Amino acid sequence: MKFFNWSKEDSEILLLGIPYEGKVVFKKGSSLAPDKIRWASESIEFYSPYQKKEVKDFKDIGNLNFKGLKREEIFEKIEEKVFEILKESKKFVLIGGDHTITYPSICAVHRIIKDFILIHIDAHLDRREMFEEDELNYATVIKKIEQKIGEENVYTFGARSCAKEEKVTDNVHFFKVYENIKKIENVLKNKKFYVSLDLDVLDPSFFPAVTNPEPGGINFNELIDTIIFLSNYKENITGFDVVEYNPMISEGLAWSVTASIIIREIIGAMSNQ
Ligand SMILES: [Mn+2]
Repeated sequence: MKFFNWSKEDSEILLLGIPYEGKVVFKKGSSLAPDKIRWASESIEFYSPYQKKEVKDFKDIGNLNFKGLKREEIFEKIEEKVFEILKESKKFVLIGGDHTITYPSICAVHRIIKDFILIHIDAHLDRREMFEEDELNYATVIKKIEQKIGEENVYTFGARSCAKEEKVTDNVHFFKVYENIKKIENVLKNKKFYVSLDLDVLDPSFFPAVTNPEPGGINFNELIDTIIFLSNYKENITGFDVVEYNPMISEGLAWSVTASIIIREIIGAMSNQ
């Protein structure tokens, strides 16, 4: 099944599912997100009332298949696929999966573009050194990325939970997303950037379908405003990932539809059509 049952073969924007989740402390399920989002897309419109256009400029290239692979092999597969997409001068929207998938994806971008920043939208800092005796998982992934691309190149928005050991740099913005992201307009204007959206940035009172819900989050409209704001700099967006939607936590249709609409708005924001 394809997103919207649609695929524009010559589109510059590729939609790719990454059905990976590592060891999860609470509840598994985020690896089911790509297919659940495609399923829910059947019940939404192409037309975005927020961007006042139909969103049809994308090619859905399916999911990566990780059957029988070890974690290192899975990460290599993600990195190689993203690298291949960038080498063809295309852009990508990845649907995770847990947040760990951002690491191999960033590694691929880093091989091609040396100077870029990460816009990390998330309730959590994900900057632990170690979690569950593992140095690479959803709680440490941003720390690993900071080590790779430099902590000055990682901007976090929407944070509202952190452990004492997690270093809060000047680029970490708590609570509000839209208001704070507007403050770095000059950076977005001048640098290539990658956006990693952890859906737990949304408040769980209206979007509970995430593995690690955290109260005090932003609402849907603030997220849409943020995506549309980023579209002002669409020529600088290299790729986008959307992670941590967990259809096993809350199976309701409303959540899969919400996640689908967010994907639609991201594609619309990246497209010139
Ligand atoms: Mn998170």
